[in-house]
Amino acid sequence: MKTVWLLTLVTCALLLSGCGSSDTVNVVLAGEDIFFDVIDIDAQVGQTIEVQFTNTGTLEHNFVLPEFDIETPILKPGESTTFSFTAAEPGEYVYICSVPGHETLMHGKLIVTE
Ligand SMILES: [Cu+2]
Repeated sequence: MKTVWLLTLVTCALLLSGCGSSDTVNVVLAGEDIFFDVIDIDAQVGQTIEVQFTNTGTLEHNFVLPEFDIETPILKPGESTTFSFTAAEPGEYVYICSVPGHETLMHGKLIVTE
């Protein structure tokens, strides 16, 4: 009987930790020459989006999401940065690389739904 309780507790703990992680969207994003390898980030209102952004190209790149006041420094090849923000409002938000000449090819969209 004790074993059953223990198993129940462990199962609950696993379920809870699963629920906890759904509050966060983890995005591993690379800037290449000349594009982002992730062009669609989906999130729900209230979720925190944690982005690990790495410049895997040979040019300089950054990540700019104007509606959220996010602008990383311009990363040299091989450099990496992390940042996070909360998706407070539903909508579609375009993110770009603002290095001159890159935006046309180097953009993606954050889609926040209810
Ligand atoms: Cu770029």
